[in-house]
Amino acid sequence: MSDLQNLQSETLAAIAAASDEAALEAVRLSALGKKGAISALLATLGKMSPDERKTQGAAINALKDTVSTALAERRGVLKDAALDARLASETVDVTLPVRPAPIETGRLHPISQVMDELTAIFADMGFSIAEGPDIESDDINFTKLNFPEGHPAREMHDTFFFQPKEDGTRKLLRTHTSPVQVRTMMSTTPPIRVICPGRTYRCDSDQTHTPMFHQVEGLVIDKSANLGHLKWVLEEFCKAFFEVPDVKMRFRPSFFPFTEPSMEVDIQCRRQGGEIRFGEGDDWLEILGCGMVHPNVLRNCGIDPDEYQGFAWGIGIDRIAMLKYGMPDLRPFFEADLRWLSHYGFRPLDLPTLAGGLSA
Ligand code: 2NM
Repeated sequence: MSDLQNLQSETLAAIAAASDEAALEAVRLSALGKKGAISALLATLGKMSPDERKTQGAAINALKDTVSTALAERRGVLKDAALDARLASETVDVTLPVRPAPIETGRLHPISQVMDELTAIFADMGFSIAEGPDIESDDINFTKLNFPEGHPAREMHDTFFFQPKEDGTRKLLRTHTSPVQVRTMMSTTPPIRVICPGRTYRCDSDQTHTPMFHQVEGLVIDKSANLGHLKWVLEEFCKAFFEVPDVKMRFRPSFFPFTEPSMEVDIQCRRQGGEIRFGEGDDWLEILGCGMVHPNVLRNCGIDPDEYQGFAWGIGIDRIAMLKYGMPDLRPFFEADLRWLSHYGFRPLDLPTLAGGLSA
């Protein structure tokens, strides 16, 4: 076999053996590249006699064409194979069910839902919403609210205190949201209509108490705000919140340091087989505390009790959430159990409105 034939069969064998496009490119360079074997042969043509050049030139060029064609064919085969492999590894099973979007699977915690409901109800009555810090001073959490120093009511709250500072003052975790109302009274001129929802803390933990819980407190200050207004506001709130056309309420005398007179409020209900219904029956259930703001509190917050008076109330959010949505146990509220949340939670886009229904 001539040298040219040898070169051709070797090159064609290398082309056939190239297993990917990079290997094929290496073969091309070794044959047709600047320093390739066939390029070197073509360079010898210039030194040949015209006769020799005629026969050799034709043979070398034929070799070059054969190799070029083989390269192109092999490149096509490798490209197809690479595409087939990629398609096989990237298959999509279009018959699989669509995964629900996060907005469909996520759920709002019942406490968030109830806070949104309370906000919708009181905003509709013309109240603003105020928030304040969870870490408060003794002065704002207690003293301004007419809890005298050393008064047993301070102990009643099972307060979480921070270490005292050098000057003897100590911060605490607020035991109610009333400090937000103190801050509101100190910073605004009446009339005031505000509700304060938020987290509160007491060192207490059993079947019906958690160290962190949620409250919403309301406050109205005006020149003639009175108990009749308080009763109306609370009655409207209960009807709207429990989504019943009518509800009977019972006001019992009670004591809070910051109100005088003070009352606890029960609402009418019917209990049957572990279920409670509101707006019917002749059982009673305690749901909130309220009263006329004590003149000392008004004075402590820079409001003249001879010019203004007001009423206030406080409700435990966790408890009314359990009552409204039939949740028998308080503890799962704070356990972050996704199964519980997917059962009791709320769809995030179903915002509660009075017109569209609070819990629909
Ligand atoms: C309650 C019951 C009665 C109350 C009073 C005040 C303030 F700041 F105006 F004095 N805020 N909240 C209040 C009154 C809270 O919770 C059971």
